[in-house]
Amino acid sequence: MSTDPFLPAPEHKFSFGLWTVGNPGRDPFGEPVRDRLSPVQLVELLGEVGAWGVNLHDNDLVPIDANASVRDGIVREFRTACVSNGLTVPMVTTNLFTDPAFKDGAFTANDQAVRALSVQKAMGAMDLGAELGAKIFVMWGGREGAETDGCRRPDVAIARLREAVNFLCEYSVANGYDYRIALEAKPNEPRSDIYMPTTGAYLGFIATLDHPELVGVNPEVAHEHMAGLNMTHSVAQAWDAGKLFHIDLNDQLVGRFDQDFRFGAANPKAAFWLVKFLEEVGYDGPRHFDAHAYRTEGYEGVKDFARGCMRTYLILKDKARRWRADPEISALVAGLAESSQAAPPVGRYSQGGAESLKLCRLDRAALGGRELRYEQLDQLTIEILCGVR
Ligand code: GLT
Ligand code: MN
Ligand code: MN
Repeated sequence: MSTDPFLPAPEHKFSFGLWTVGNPGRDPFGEPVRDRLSPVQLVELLGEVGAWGVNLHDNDLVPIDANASVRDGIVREFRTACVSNGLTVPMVTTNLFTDPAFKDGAFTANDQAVRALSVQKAMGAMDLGAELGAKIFVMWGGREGAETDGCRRPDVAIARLREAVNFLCEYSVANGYDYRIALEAKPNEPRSDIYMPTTGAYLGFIATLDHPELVGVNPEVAHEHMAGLNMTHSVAQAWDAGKLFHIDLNDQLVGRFDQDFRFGAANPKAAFWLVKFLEEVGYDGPRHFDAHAYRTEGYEGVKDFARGCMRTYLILKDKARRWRADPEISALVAGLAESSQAAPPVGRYSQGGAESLKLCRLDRAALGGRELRYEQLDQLTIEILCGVR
């Protein structure tokens, strides 16, 4: 039996998109550096590295022009490969950004025919996912944005998006698919600006839908970081709202292009707080790595990349356990929870409560003078992360 404590196991629910390990390393300045593997070969690779799940866009598996019998053959072969490699398909999504038809967006496009094609394609992706057993349907608004706001009023775009999501919720219910629909924000790229730039924006939008209970979010580390935000705070708000349906783990430096790095590669401290949060609240959905290997790599490097994502997650999970068990950290944290002066709790409003709050005498100067020791708390965190504690 292996004694390595950082090996992936099914209970960790680690998943990868076909487009992640299948990314051939093309970028705006360079041609692909890796030969494309077939979906079945990618499933074999994921089985070899110990992943639990494989996610896909409709066209990662079935070419956009495939006829029904070609499609059915591909799906059959893929399902067999998943079974023989012990992989499940937890999530599917639609590609509404690669084909030139979607150059002005999909659900928000000005042309009604493009909007119809988009909903038609999304329904097909829902059918496909249901056949593969998926229960989560991600919607990333790839090109739902603009370069010039002369193209349409942004509130019109939002209304069109609402119409499409409402329609697809009903479609999922009518067909007994029971999808949890997870909306994924991104501030920009491939459009100059995307209408739903942050997870917080989507949380506001969900409340305006016909079936808000069916819809949640899929926050991505890189996308929140591109917007200069704290991913853990965004995830916490989603969690608090009962909307953390899925998560895209990767990494990204602020102010760069869409990097989609290996989880923890750019900012391990931010990754640590995120893993600590997910583990403490008991998030039990898939941990999906939406990232890809450096362009310097071949398929050995792709396996290093995939193993690295999962290993880093498990190492950070162990660091979070050490953080909680550390006596000095525990003492600091316990001290923070204590009130420095006698004070009534705020609680729910009551007239008596308001009066006692008005009357209580608090030493404001003493509050301002209280030392919090966050320097020490953060340094101890760094020492745990650096392996000297
Ligand atoms: C694309 C994007 C991701 C989305 C995927 C789902 S596709 O790779 O960069 O963030 O999650 O459509
Ligand atoms: Mn991304
Ligand atoms: Mn993503």
